[in-house]
Amino acid sequence: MSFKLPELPYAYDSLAPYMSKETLEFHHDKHHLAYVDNGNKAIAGTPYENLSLEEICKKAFAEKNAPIINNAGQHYNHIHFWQWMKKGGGGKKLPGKLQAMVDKDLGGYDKMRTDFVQAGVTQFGSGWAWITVKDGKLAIAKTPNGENPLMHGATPILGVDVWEHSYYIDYRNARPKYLEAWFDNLVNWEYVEAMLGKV
Ligand code: MN3
Repeated sequence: MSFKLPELPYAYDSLAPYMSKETLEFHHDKHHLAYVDNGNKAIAGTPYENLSLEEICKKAFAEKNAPIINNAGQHYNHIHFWQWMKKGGGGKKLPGKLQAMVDKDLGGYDKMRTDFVQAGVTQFGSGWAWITVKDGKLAIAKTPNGENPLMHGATPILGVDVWEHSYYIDYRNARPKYLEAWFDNLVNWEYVEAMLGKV
């Protein structure tokens, strides 16, 4: 399949003050678009063209194809990243199935929040922090650059972008502050629950 830039599911100014219109304009219109364009160039005329985006991510990682790992990986990551946020998101009230698994596998909401933020803070350089499903259990993970959990035998249900382009305009170098504000005010828990339901 060829890649196509999805529209944001909300207005550019709707996540302020936690993520500004300017950040979303650059992040969606420039950065995500570049992954789409470069990804399409990288898969053109190759067997990758006939695969789903998820299959492309896994195959590229298995074959150590760096341009496709990075661009297809980032396309997948950003498609979901936009959906993992909403105006008036965050909060401790999680949908039922998700809440039960967070309690069982991640030690409850507070420990999940602490460990997720810590994964993002300690990802050296660019990358992502995740909540994944692996072998039927939730886990906290982090990956560098454009990689994602699909490439490591897991399925992501929540991910946060810790590339500087995601926070530098609004938070400068304060990555921990960005991660805490993001988790507390933007996470779309219904979308997380929906992804959990598809695993
Ligand atoms: Mn990004």
